[in-house]
Amino acid sequence: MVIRRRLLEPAVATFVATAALHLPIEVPAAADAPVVIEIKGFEYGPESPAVAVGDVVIWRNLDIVPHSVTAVDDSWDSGLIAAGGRWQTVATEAMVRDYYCRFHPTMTASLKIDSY
Ligand SMILES: [Cu+2]
Repeated sequence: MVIRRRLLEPAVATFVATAALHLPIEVPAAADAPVVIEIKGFEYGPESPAVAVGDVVIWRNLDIVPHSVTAVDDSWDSGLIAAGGRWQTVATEAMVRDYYCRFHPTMTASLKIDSY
């Protein structure tokens, strides 16, 4: 009996390892993933990403100068985003889509906000 058990053990271990590989993996819903916009070379990219109401939107400033993310009507504003810094907000239906950089007004972009 002892010999037989020893022979079975590797098989059991293999079965357990194989079963673990087939466990369902929880993948977060796409809506949970933030929308990331990079500020680089005095440009916002992507320039007009699709954003759903409730999405977290993050702007990352990869330049060596500060920038801002400011609605064209000033209804929302990041304030100064330092070089290497970031700012985030949650998209709302009421958000004005077009924005610019307060420090470099030729920098413009927009959000394509879809409601649920
Ligand atoms: Cu700027």
